[in-house]
Amino acid sequence: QFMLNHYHTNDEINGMVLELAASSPFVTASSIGTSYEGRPLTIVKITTPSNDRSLVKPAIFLEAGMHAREWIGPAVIIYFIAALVNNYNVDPNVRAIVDHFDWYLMPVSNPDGYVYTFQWDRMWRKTRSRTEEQDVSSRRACAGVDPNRNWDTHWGERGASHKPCSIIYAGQEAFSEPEVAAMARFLMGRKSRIKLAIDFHSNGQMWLTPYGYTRRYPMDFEAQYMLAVDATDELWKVNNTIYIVGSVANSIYRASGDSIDWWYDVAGIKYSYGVELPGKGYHDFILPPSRIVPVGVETFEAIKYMALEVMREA
Ligand code: 0X9
Ligand code: ZN
Repeated sequence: QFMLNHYHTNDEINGMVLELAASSPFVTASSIGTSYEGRPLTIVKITTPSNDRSLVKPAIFLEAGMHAREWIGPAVIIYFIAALVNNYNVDPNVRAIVDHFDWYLMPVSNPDGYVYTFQWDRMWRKTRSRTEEQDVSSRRACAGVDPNRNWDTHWGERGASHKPCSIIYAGQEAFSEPEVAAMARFLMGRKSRIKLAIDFHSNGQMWLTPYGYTRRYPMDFEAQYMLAVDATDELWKVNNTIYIVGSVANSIYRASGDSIDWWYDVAGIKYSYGVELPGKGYHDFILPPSRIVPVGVETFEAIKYMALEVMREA
C-alpha cells in the first residue's frame, strides 16, 4: 500500500505510518517528542504480539533523516517498514527477526529540516532552531544546528564548529536540539534492550563504526567491523554496490558529538553504526527516485544479516 518509488513529504510519511498502524496488528506508531517547530517525532514499532506479556524482547533501532537533504535515508526506512510487514509470511528470516526483536524505525528524525528541503532549500542540512545569536545576524542561512554534532559526548571538539553559520555547528550546548534530546531519552530508556542501532545518512557508500571524535578504536571495534564487512558482502550480492567499512574518523573525517559515539559510549549499544547510503560521485544527495527500491532491497539484506547474527550471538 506504500508508494515506494517516490520521495514523500513529512505529512505523507506520517499519514502512511498511521494508516499502517491502524491496519496491522504488528505495527504501532507513536511520537517520542516534538521538534523545534512543533512537529511530532514519529517512531514506528514493529513486532509480533506475544502471548507472554511479561516477555521483554531485545530491540533494534533504525533511524534516518537527521540531515534534512539526505532524502534516501527516510525513503529506505519506509522500505524497511514495508519489507518487515509484507515479508513476514513469505521469508522465514523476516519472520524470525520480527518474532525475536522489537523493531523501532524512525523515518524522519529532523522533520523541520526535512520540510524545509521540500519548501525552500533542497540542500538544507541542519535543524531549524534559532538562538538569539542567530537572530541578531538575521541571516536565514544561519538558522539551525547540526544534529550530528549535538550529542553529549566529546561535544564541540574537533570536527565540529562553534559558528552558528557553519553547516557543522554543534549548537550552544550539547542536546540543545529537542529532536536530538528526544532521541537520546528514547534510547536511554531502552539501552539494555537495544542490540543494534543504525543512523542512516547519505552519501558515499560507507558502513561506519565509532568513533567520530578520535581515530582511536573502541574495545568492540573488531566485532563491529567484522559484522559490517559480512553484512556489506550480503548487500553487494544484490546489485554489486560497494561499501567501505571503517570508523568515522578514519574513513571520512573527524566528527565530534556525533550520534554513534554517544550511542556506543553512553548508551552502551555495542553494534552502533552510521551508514552513508548511495550515491557516490555524480548523484550525491539528489538520488533519482528510481534508485529507492534497489537501494532499499540491497540495504535490507544487510539489515537482515545483522539482525540474524545479533540474534545468534545472544
Ligand atoms: O558529517 C556527518 O555528519 C556525516 N557525513 S554526512 O555527509 N552524512 O553529513 C559523517 C559522520 C557519520 N557519523 C554518523 N552517522 N554518526
Ligand atoms: Zn548526514
